[in-house]
Amino acid sequence: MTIRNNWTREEIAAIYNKPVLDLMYEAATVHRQYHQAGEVQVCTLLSVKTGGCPEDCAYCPQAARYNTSVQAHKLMEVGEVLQKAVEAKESGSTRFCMGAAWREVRDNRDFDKVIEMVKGVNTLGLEVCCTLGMLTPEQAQKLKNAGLYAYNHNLDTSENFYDDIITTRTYQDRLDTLKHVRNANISVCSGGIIGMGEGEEDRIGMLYTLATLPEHPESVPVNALVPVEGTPLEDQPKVSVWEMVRMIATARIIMPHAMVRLSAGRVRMNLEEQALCFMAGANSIFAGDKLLTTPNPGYVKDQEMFQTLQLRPRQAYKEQLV
Ligand code: SAM
Ligand code: DTB
Ligand code: SF4
Repeated sequence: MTIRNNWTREEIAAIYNKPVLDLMYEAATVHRQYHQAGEVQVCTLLSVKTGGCPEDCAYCPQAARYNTSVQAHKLMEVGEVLQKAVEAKESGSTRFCMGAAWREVRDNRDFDKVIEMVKGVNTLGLEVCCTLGMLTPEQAQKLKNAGLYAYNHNLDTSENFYDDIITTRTYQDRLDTLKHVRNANISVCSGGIIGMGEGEEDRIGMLYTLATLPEHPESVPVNALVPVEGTPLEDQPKVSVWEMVRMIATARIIMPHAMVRLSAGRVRMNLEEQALCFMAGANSIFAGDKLLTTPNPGYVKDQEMFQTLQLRPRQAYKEQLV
């Protein structure tokens, strides 16, 4: 199969809507062609700057305008962050992603500190990733020069549904940052969230935008909304595992090289449900008892899962099979 950037919405919809077992079988087949099935990359997240964000993302507990239990915290110290990175490495993670509740990066002392964090984490031999909001081309280049391996910037949903979720920036702003990241030769991580009240056409629309970028993202996180009290989406019903499976499998089929990450929402999934997601082509998780601000299954539970499902942790910087 050749890699395609000219998918149509209709083609993607036809894949997404296949009978779910056929869809899983097809995705599992593609997964086995392009990846070592049974290998799952373990990544660790750290919120280096928490809360007080000026944006209005309806899902986000870190937006200053919503009254949530998140305590705002200024940028962490470099030494503290590197200590966390060492711990992450010791517990088996090969990628370390630092998140900041910023609308965009500013050229100030905080950014200089983040640059030091990136340098330090890179030296540890971890794939270093950041998610800091919007970036200019110059800022992307600075991060690249410091050794940044990947940048996470999610489209979150379809262009159509975007305004229902975020009004303080545009879809085009998001796409521009992704372009700046790509142009700086940084690995692109971009995906979204399901369970925000979007329709199937929005899920398909988001996958369409990702799969028709000039180059596919190397990494596509699929998050299930973690509803947080105080946010506008606090009462959204839980998504069914079949919806996660459809998203993951469709992403796997249309962007075969990408790492598809089973991201937020695992606390509400049992082992069997997560196994279905791995079968459908997910090959990465976030480990540790916290994502950025919300709970995640801890190391012990995940270790048990790896043992039961006989999964192997994937090493860093691994080349694809084909
Ligand atoms: N402020 C930066 C930004 O928005 O790009 C970086 C951090 S932001 C918290 C990273 C991503 O986390 C968001 O794009 C969103 O996809 C995800 N996220 C945030 N809150 C979430 C929630 N409650 N449930 C699921 N995913 C969430
Ligand atoms: C992504 O798509 N999911 C991760 C990572 N990228 C940065 C973040 C999930 C955050 C969930 C809400 C929280 O813990 O604050
Ligand atoms: Fe701010 Fe990012 Fe949360 Fe949006 S998702 S409110 S930009 S921290």
